[in-house]
Amino acid sequence: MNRTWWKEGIVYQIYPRSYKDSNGDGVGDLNGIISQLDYIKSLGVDIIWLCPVYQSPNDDNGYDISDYYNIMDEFGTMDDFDRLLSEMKQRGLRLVMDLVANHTSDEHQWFLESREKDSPKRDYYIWRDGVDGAAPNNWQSIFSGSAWKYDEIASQYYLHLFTKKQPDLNWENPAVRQGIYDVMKFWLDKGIDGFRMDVISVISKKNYEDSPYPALNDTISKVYANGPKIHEYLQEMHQEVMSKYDMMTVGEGPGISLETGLSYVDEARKELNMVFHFDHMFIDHGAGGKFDVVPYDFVHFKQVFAKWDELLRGRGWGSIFLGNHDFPRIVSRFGNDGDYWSQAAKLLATMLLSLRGTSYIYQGDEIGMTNVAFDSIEDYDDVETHNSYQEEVVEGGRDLEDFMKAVHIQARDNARTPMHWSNEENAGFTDGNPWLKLNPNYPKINVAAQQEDDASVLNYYRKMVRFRKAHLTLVYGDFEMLAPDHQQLFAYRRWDEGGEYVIAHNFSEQESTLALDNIATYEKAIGNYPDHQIKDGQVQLRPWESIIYQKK
Ligand code: TEU
Ligand code: CA
Repeated sequence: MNRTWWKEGIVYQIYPRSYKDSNGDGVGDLNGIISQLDYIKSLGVDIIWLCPVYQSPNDDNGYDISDYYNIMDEFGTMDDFDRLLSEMKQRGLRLVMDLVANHTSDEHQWFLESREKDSPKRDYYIWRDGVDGAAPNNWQSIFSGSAWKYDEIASQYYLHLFTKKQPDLNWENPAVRQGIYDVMKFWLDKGIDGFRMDVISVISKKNYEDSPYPALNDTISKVYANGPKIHEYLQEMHQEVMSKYDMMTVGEGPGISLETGLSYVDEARKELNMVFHFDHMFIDHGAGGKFDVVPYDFVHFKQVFAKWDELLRGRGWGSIFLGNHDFPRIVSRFGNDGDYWSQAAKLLATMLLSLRGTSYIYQGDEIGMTNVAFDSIEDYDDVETHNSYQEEVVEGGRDLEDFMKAVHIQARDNARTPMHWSNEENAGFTDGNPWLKLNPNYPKINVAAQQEDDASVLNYYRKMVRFRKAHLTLVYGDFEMLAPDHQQLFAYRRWDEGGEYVIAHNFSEQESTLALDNIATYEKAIGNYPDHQIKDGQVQLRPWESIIYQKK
């Protein structure tokens, strides 16, 4: 594949609300991010993906935008933004912003006007009459309840696949599409380097017939996602916007699967550069959704990565991530946050940075931040958690303790507790009252403590980032899974004309072994244990050991 900056660039994702507060109001902000740019640079990453910073009433923490052309008051001003961008450029860092184009806030000017029957903006959203005094169809919101809300002023129902305060835009309307392209150009002309596109898979609606599927996840992937005009819209967007800039795009979306993935990222199609699929993110969701936690199969987990690599090989580009602001902390979810916390966090770093595709690191994972378990539902902020609580516990009668157990495992706030900078009060995140409680383990897990410790998770991330950048075979080289049926080991070979590597991760507390042909022709390059063991021609992996062998 031809080389580009966004293929070999390593992305660091920032959730601004929780990164660093500069003015003591308890909310992270742009000046806070500016103050940490040297830290970010020290990780060796190249690109920052900034979650939404636009004007928003924060029903869904910035994913409900009321003005695409202004910065959220809590985060700062446009001057602060411009300064952030120029400070980043000075450090050779690129900026990718979040584009939320499936919906706006119900406080966006377009929506306010759209509610008036005769307004020229009426058709900017999806308005329908009710059926027999009820919603137009049986569609469920991804954040609980009906996906339709009756509006008194409009005298009709509007569609909201997410919260009631996130009405879906009508992409059938060319003026809406142009409106979004204008937004994109405004930010690109300021000098940003691309977009992560929120739920781009659902912008084209099928028909508005009832969903036949009882499980919401099936309705999402089979009814909401990959609508009939999705590719027409993305190709138009490419022509109008992407083709005119040196930029990167990564489309996020439920329902993007092995069957549909290539239709978004096949280079010949001129749509998106990459997608975030959820095949490994929904792996422990039962029929009742994310708070219906089911055990997952490790072999299946490995297959997700192997199959996506095979699908994209030579045709499109992948994105390698294990978590983000919507999912639990990676070390708690896929690793071990107990006795082997440090080893597991480093193992996941090795995995993220040794697969083919662009690597995405979510803030705090570079120090091994873990899930949190607040006692009370009141301590949670996220609208998704609260809506599920209302639906499942208050209305549905689910046992509260049982629900809270699931919340501790799955809540999005696990990833949203403020960043741990030091062991000072509130982890050095704020001098004020934090908008969300901190994880009480911050005195143990924080940046300051790990800075100087050569064996820390943080310094391992730095080493591993450097290693990937120095060995581009890990970025572009071919991939083959080894021992595919192994129940503890995820092992693979990466190779191209530049070199050959064998990589093995032991996802367990048991010792595991990997048989390696011609073992003498390999040498250890990097790993999360200071030494390594070979016995009887087999690689011995201790609990949560991760190792990269290089062909001599
Ligand atoms: O998330 C898309 C999405 O489908 C989420 O509902 C995801 O499945 C869920 O969070 C898992 O529990 C994007 C954003 O990343 C998310 O923060 C927003 O809330 C959502 O879109 C609506 O804009
Ligand atoms: Ca602040």
